[in-house]
Amino acid sequence: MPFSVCMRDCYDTCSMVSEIDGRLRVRGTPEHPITAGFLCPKGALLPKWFHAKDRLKNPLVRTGERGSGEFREVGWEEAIGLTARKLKEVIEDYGSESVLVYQYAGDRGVVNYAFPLRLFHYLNAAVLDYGICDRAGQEALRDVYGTAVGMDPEELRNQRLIVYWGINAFWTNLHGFTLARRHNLEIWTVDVVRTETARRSHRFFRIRPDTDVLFALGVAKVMIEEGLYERDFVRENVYGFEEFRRYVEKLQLDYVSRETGIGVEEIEEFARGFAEKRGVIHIGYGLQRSLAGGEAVRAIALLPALVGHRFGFIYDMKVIDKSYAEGTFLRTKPSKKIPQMKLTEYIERGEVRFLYVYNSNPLASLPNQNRLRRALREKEIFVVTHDIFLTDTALYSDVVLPANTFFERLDVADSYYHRYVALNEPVARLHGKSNSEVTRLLARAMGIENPYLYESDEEVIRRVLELNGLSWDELRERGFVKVPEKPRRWETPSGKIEFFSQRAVERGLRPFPWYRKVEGRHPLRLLTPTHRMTITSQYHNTYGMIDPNLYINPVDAGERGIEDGDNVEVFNERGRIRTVARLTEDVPPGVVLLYKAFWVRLLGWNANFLTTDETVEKYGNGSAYHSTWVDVKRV
Ligand SMILES: Nc1nc2c(c(=O)[nH]1)N[C@H]1C(S)=C(S)[C@@H](COP(=O)(O)OP(=O)(O)OC[C@H]3O[C@@H](n4cnc5c(=O)[nH]c(N)nc54)[C@H](O)[C@@H]3O)O[C@H]1N2
Ligand SMILES: Nc1nc2c(c(=O)[nH]1)N[C@H]1C(S)=C(S)[C@@H](COP(=O)(O)OP(=O)(O)OC[C@H]3O[C@@H](n4cnc5c(=O)[nH]c(N)nc54)[C@H](O)[C@@H]3O)O[C@H]1N2
Ligand SMILES: [Mo]
Repeated sequence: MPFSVCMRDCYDTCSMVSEIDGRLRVRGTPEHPITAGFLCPKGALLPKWFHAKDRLKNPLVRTGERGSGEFREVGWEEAIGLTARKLKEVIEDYGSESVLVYQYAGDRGVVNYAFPLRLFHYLNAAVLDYGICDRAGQEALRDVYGTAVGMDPEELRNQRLIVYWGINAFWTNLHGFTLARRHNLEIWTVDVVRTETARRSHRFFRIRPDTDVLFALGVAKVMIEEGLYERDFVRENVYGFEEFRRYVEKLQLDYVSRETGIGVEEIEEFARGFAEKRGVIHIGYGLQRSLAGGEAVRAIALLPALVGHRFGFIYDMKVIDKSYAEGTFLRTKPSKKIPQMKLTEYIERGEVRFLYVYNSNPLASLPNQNRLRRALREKEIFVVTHDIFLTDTALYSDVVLPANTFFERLDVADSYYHRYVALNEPVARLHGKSNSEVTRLLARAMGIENPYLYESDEEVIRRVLELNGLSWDELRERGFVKVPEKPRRWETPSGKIEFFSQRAVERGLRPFPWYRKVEGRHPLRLLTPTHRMTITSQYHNTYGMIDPNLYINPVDAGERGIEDGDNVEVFNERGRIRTVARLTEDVPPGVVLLYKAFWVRLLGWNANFLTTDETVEKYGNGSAYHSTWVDVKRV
């Protein structure tokens, strides 16, 4: 039976065994140590996604107004021919850098993620400087450790305590959460919201948004003042510890408590328990998607080092080098990189005239949708989208190309959580073409002869494995291989764990993590975290199990005369949406919650009509979705 990999943008990257007998069947590979023979509720429904009736079957060319949904079905030759012609035209008229390829992790296969980039590198087109997801935290961890690659989660078997800090692991990293339980770890959660993860934890520390930096510094202060840290380890391996000690000495725990909403006693208990059990921290992506996110991660990252861990955090694994598949070597000019979160701005300025989108649905997932949609309607720009479905982005495109799914082709994938690379074999073919097939067709239609654009999927995979010292034969036999961890040191300027971060100082930041109170223009903070049954915008159309309600604390609801089940309008300077209010103490006063990025086509709106397109500037222009303020009224 063929091996598959769930290629979703998700920590777990599950290995599956698939079979088709009229209908597709999938199950988690039992031998895979992370997948451990079970799938999450989304993964279990993959056959529904694969067989979905609304999968795109034929290419489309726009006939009506952009966004109107008026298209005509055309053959592949016409669609590819038109795309190739337009590409050439735009390059001639405006230069190659006015072409932008916009892609993300809709499919995480090495080939189907990276291969299309070869064409755009060959053309010297503009590419993205990624910032939508976990960038601020990456920069912060680089400041402290020189890398965002933390510990192998299988090492949890030797640990006693894991803190889920700003991550709803029970929904977003179910196999990780299960692993922690299997190894009997004590589980703590630090979150603004009482999430499903918080409910299943031994301890829940409820924190006010944006104040994590203070909480972490407060914990560090207690650990240092009570002598609860690993002196020898710190003396040998930490840069700037004495200055840091003097820095946190001045911090008042009363003040930390007032700002964070966490009692002084709880801060002390955290410090003592964390030190005693030598805790490790899974630092969440959700935590860092705010203007305070970079500083928060920088502060949190210090705690595992205080108890003597070399890399005692989990954040972003990177086990193989995929640059061969991407083919940056095909460029003859350095790349123009467009900050992902500033796409709208670049379109407004006329710097993007041709947009090629694959593996992503920016018209659902990017913030400040009204502004993005306006720019697309008003500016001269040609948009091509390659997707499995007629997404919101496809709807706004000039040409739509049907994609197939990972069940229909060969690929391999690594994970951003664990250290396994897994094999994905084709099971059946239904509709559409893969990302690499389309790339080859486009290259041919443009008359390009470079052989790298015509390498087969298998050739690319074999070469990538070889370059990474991995065995194709072993992969084919077992379906997955583990990439062993090599001994490593910290890649910081001092070669140590930098409590005093020289890299941060170079970017104009303070040497130690800094707390700044952020004031919003509206009374309520809008959080838009992940939903259980979707992956960002995916599965809304196929599983249908979304929750569009606004969650609000009874205190805030009471002040506004809102009762459970009332229709409400949520609004700010960027937009307004209508939905139903649900009263709950799971969100604290001052905070409201909508789940992130559903299909606008199906719902009529999504949370991103309200979210801010500001970025965490000094941390790589990471996204700041959670730094959104709104008000709510009954309608
Ligand atoms: N089911 C499901 N799984 C997914 C996804 C999905 O959409 N659905 N998306 C995938 C993707 S793309 C990603 S990036 C990951 C994201 O995985 P997570 O990081 O788990 O995702 P979020 O739900 O965005 O954020 C986690 C938590 O951060 C909290 N938070 C927000 N602001 C703060 C703060 O200031 N302090 C603290 N301490 N907490 C805060 C939120 O309340 C939320 O509970 O999940 C992946 N897996
Ligand atoms: N409000 C709010 N918005 C958010 C977030 C938030 O926390 N709050 N989180 C942000 C985060 S963390 C992320 S990572 C982004 C993700 O945002 P996006 O990158 O837009 O991710 P998805 O919604 O998963 O869309 C992926 C698309 O790829 C398509 N696809 C899947 N497989 C293939 C394939 O093989 N080939 C092709 N061509 N297409 C394929 C899917 O059908 C889908 O339309 O969203 C961000 N948006
Ligand atoms: Mo993400």
